[in-house]
Amino acid sequence: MRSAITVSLVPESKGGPFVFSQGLPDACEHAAALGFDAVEIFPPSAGAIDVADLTRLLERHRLRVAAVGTGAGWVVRKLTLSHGDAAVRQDARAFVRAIIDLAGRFGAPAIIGSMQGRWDAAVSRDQALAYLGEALNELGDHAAQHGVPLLYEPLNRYETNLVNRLGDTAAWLRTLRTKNVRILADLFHMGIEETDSAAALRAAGAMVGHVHFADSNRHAIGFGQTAVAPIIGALREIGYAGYLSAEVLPLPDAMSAARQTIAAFRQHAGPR
Ligand code: LER
Ligand code: MN
Repeated sequence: MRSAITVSLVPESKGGPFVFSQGLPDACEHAAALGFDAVEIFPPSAGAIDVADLTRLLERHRLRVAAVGTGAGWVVRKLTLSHGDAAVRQDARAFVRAIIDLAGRFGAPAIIGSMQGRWDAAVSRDQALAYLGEALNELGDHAAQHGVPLLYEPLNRYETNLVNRLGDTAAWLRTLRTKNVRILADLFHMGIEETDSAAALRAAGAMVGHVHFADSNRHAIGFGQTAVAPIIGALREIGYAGYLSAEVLPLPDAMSAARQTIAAFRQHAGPR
């Protein structure tokens, strides 16, 4: 498994679960100094990233891009892939497609988290899932052109009412035409929704494409009450070789969260 840490470039996401927020040069310098393998980037849009600048930064610090989030489409522009308005859904798809193309240039997948949306009085659950499924079919196949999967993240009940658990997500994804969508397993959401996170990961098996490495309180792993060893054991059992990416609150401060994360990563997931 490989280690990654989040950096948000979106001022509106202040207070959210992102460790670094002082720009890519700052994040890359700290991530590399602490020994992380990669950064996970939360940009305001695809166009906000200068590909040449980021390429140089990554080379200088020997870092990779673990994944790129699309949630700013929701946070900043209130777009979702399951919205009742066809024009909003179209804008949401275009926003995600551009991030897939950006991430693809770095060999990284894009993440569909809050861009999934939710059902409500205007859009039934079945209709919302149908809209979302159509979008994942198109965007999953689009990601395949870059040789990367598209990541779909089940969120906890306070953030979406569509699908909240890994098992339900896997069953729903299997009904889609695209075979290029993998599950992002966020240990924070799972702590709220799953009965047994290790068992859920074992059951999802090869569908698991990325992991958000967060404790029960969304602090760095080790700062909450999640039992990490059985979770890492399950990931080893299913042959998971992807990232454990710290999408956690920068508490008590960003550097302490980063140091705790890499220490926990080495303790639990390092080579043995
Ligand atoms: C995104 O990865 C996520 O986990 C959501 O809770 C949005 O912050
Ligand atoms: Mn997450």
